Amino acid sequence: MSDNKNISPAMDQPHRRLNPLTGQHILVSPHRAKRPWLGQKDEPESRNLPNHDPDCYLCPRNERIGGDKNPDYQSTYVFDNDFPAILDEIEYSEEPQNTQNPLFQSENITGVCKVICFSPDHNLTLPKLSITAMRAVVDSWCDESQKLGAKYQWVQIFENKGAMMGCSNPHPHGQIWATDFLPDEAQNEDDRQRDYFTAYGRAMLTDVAEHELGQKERIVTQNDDWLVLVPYWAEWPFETLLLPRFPVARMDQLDESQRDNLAHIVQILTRCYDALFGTSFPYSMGWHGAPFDNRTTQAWQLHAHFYPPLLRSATVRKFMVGYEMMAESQRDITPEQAASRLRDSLPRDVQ
Ligand code: H2U
Ligand code: ZN
Repeated sequence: MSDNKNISPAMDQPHRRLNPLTGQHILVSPHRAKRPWLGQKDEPESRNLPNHDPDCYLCPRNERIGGDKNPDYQSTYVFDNDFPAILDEIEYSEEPQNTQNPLFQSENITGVCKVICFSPDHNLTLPKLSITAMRAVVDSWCDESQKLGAKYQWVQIFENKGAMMGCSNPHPHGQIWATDFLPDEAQNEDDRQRDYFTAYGRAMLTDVAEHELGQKERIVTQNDDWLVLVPYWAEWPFETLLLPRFPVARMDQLDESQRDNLAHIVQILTRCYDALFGTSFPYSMGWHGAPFDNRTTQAWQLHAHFYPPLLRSATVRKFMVGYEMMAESQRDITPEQAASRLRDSLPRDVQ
């Protein structure tokens, strides 16, 4: 099979790989990729929507559920989530209960939740935005990261795309949750990147990028400042990691041309995803950068994760159930095969 070229023999047999960012393992079962599938088929997500939907709470000029009216915005638009999961400047009526009991621990937290509309056009998605509009999204991510980072330790920028990922509204939008604590994923990546820096004197993800650029088989696409790869330890079938090719710890540190090149590569990646199964490709994506505190940041490299659920077609998805819930993540198609499939789906002019 042509997909198998460049894969060492051991990679054709069941094995485990380590995710150095999280310390978790992934079980890879390449020999199983051809087993028959008789399971669920979701309806393909069709996108033939109006440019403005009078019933959409994210479209310009419309009223949101909370009663606020959206302005007649022309580019990106950021507002406070009307149903925030975390509250800012809350006055806690009491300290958490049971702080003395090691079995029932809790802590008080504060933070804010924002919604970011990527475009006033209800029918667009990131891959369909003009490059100028995509650059405006990049600027919004950078600005919000800087503004919220001045007050909060962690700024989580993310997008849930598609009903399959639990997105409640097709209007192109993402979210930002900023908190006065480090969530577990952040804490884990922080610990492991710092440990790596202490051990080797280099940033972990700089070494990953260098190795992968040399090896090439897991690279999907690259430009002067960025590269997209299927990580060696990918859990989701077509999971990708977007890495800078220069040292940078946080989004707001990106200069003009790095932002331009970021807009380009996000557009290429999301177009490639849409082309893979001929559908508006669902995913959860998000940015990780150094926490906003007073510690050094040289162990950190800014990066984005894309976690798409689809496995074999617009309707056949990967479920993280059974063994994944009870033991550890498992995949059949190898990361190398996934990267090759994604390269084949790149827009012609970048192949
Ligand atoms: P998702 O579809 O990705 O969940 O994002 C929609 C968000 O928009 C969701 O968090 C918020 C919801 O709380 N929202 C508002 O802030 N105002 C509204 O009028 C409706 C939805
Ligand atoms: Zn809309």
